[in-house]
Amino acid sequence: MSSILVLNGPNLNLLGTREPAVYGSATLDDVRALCEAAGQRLALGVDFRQSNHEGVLIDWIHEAGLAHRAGSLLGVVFNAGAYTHTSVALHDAVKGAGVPMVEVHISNVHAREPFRHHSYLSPAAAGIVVGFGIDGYALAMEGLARRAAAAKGA
Ligand code: CA2
Repeated sequence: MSSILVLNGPNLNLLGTREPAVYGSATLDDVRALCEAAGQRLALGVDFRQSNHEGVLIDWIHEAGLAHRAGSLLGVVFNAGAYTHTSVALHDAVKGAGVPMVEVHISNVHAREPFRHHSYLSPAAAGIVVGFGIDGYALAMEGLARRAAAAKGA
């Protein structure tokens, strides 16, 4: 079965514990359940991970590149948290791994502080889903599935 890797960056383990006005009240376990349900609908496996460490996220993206090349992984859904706005290294990792990546943000980062308006990941992304709450994860998964199906038919 083909699968999708869902990666979550720093502080997303705190979802549901604070700032419900910005991020809602769902926990990261709720996000995992939502992604697993979307995976079932799309007949795709889901590998769901979170790390607070940039290097760990980089290693997982490299791993994803190898799995994509081997044909077992459609792509990565990536909420890089605040690393979105700081990390050239994550940009380089996505580019270097050559794996399709959809960038996700729960909040509408463009309606927030100016330092959240720039993303180092967007230029390396196949698509971007911003501001739909945790539903954005399922939308991103569907986008990756449609993109893969279109590439197959082409
Ligand atoms: O909107 C998003 O999904 C973000 O990627 C979330 C990041 C933020 O730095 C980005 O600008 C936008 C923050 C991760 C979650 O942080 C929390 C902190 C406290 C309580 C709950 C979540």
